[in-house]
Amino acid sequence: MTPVTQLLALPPCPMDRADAVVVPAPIERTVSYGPGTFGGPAAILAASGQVELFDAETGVDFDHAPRIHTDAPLMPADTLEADLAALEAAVRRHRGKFVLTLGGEHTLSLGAAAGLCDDLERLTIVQIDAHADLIDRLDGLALSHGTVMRRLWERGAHLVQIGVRSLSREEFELITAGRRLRTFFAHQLPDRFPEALDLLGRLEGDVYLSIDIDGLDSALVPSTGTPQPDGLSWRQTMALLRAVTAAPRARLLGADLVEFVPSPHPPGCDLTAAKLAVKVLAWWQAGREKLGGAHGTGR
Ligand SMILES: [Mn+2]
Repeated sequence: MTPVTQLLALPPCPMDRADAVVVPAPIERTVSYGPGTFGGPAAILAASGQVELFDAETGVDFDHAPRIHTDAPLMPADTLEADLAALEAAVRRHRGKFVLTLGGEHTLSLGAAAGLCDDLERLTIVQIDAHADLIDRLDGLALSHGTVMRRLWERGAHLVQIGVRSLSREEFELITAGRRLRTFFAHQLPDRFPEALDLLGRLEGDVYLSIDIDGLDSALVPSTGTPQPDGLSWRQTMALLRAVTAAPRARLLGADLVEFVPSPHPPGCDLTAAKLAVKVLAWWQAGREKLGGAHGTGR
């Protein structure tokens, strides 16, 4: 079987005609528990060939729009810092288009977000995640999947976290202090989910969406490095995507989908991850049509 190099197995779209770009970033250097996220992008692309081009929920037909170009996978460099710099440069080249980065470990959000936005103080990051990723040092490392949002927050980014259910007391105290940080814990979601949707709908300015697949319930996607029970349902995830892509005063610059670990049994999880990647683009397109092209293009 020839490998699928373009999301949805679409015919290659020339870069200058693309509305959206997919950047496969098989970066895996810091792992706490289960390895394998290096294989995420290839498995997601392969499974995306089985996802329908028409999406009834959003009305989006990928045969027509958006036009998507999928980059060649990022080549591994010598260090994590070099990986992130290469990703930042790759993403920067696609500014003005919606950029979806496929991981790989969560640390890559540092490069992907910086590639889309020079001034992180003006950026709001919507983070769907089981973990807060706000640790100062994980296993002595400043750059790690567990510290990524701390580093972005330190550089001035605003954070909205949804689905968090595994964190240290240090992270909890940072969240409680509340500076540029809004966290909707998983245990609060039965009551606070409408509040989360309302907050996303009122976002303003530049926004970046980071989806750690472990934010979804581990019963839905056990194929991730550090799964946690009690996560988001598929329906809740769609509602969040809809809210963030339809926010009338926000400009969604890009997104990432990280920490997926492909597993041979059952391959259904690969398809779930691929469908989630496609849904990000479908909701982005639906929001763009609704808002008259305000999202991601025309900058
Ligand atoms: Mn994470």
